[in-house]
Parts: sequence; C-alpha cells; structure tokens
Amino acid sequence: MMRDPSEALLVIDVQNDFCPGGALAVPDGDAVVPAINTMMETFATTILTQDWHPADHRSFASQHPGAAPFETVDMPYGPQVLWPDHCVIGSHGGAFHPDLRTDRAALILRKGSNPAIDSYSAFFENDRMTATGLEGYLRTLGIRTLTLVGLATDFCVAYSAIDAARLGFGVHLRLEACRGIDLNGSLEHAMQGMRDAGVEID
Ligand code: VGL
Ligand code: ZN
Repeated sequence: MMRDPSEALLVIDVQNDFCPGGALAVPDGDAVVPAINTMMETFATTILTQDWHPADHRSFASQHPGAAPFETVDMPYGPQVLWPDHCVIGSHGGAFHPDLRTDRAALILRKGSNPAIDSYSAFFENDRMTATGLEGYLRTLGIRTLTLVGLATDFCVAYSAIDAARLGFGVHLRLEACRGIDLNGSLEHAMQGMRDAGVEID
C-alpha cells in the first residue's frame, strides 16, 4: 500500500445537509461515504472540510427579503447563489455524515463562517482573496499532490480543485466519490473549468 507523504486526500463537505434528507441535499450524496472511507486508508494525510455557517449567513436566501433559494444576487465580491439555510454552526445538518471515518482526519478545516462572505473553496473565500490557511498547512507538511472527493462536485469540490491547481498542486478528482447539485448547467461548467485548470479527472 502506497502512503506517499507528499500526497493528501481532501474530502469536501460530506455533511448531513448535503445528503438525502438534508437542507441542501445533493442527489445520492451519501453514496460517496464508503468509497471515501476506503480511500482514506491509502493516504498518509486526510483533510476534511466542513461548511460551517452562522445562522444569519448572507448566502442564505432567508437573509434576503423577497428572494428565493437558488436565485443569484450581487454581493460586494460578485454574483452569489442564494441557498436554503444549511450547515449552520453546531446543527445536525452541519455535522459530518455519521458513517464518515472522521477519526482518520489529520485536519478538519471549517469554512464559510464569516457571515458576509461565502466560501466554496477550501483555499479562498468567495471574494477570491481571503485565504483559509490550507495552502500554508499543506506546504509546511510538504504535500504537493491532492486527491479531491466529496460534495458538491460543481460547487465546493470544483472551486477547491481549481484553486489547488492554480496554486501549483497536482490535483486529481475521483468522480466516483463525488456528487453534484447541477443547477442550470453548473456541473458541465465546473467540469470544463476543472479541465481547463489542469485537474486530472478520473
Ligand atoms: C456547497 C453550496 C453552498 C458545497 C456549500 O459544499 O458544494 N454548496 N455551500
Ligand atoms: Zn454553504
């Protein structure tokens, strides 16, 4: 079994609210859990991300009178899709899927906690400037190649993969351990963006 210290598994947002029955359920989202648990055994380092929003987060449609979920609005940092309330700090929906092997994680990175800015990517918030600190963590450990899996393919997984590639990491996406939302063609757009950024998809 290969456990190369320069390679890490980055598991994006495998949380109850993105699984069937959750507030922002991704179709078949929970199906990724067994594959991810198995993959963890082959990586020296596993990092989990957790979408982690205050109850008054500006990405929630509930904070925009008259707006409905899945509409897009202009925020100071650019267009932002409005979501149903999800992954509220401390809630059941924000917790990891109960079968995910969280005990194997070296790091759990929480993101999206600034009420004014959404954060799809594990590296930068949606202003594309505010860093989460993950890049420094990876470089300090000598990690150069990332394998990405999780939810949702077309939002947090794609943003994270594209940022990682732009930062110079080698990036692999394992599609069988990802599921997407596919809002108005967002899945194809995300796939193209990842290909253009040099993400290896298999
Ligand atoms: C996500 C929408 C809002 C994701 C998070 O994990 O892909 N999508 N917050
Ligand atoms: Zn979110």
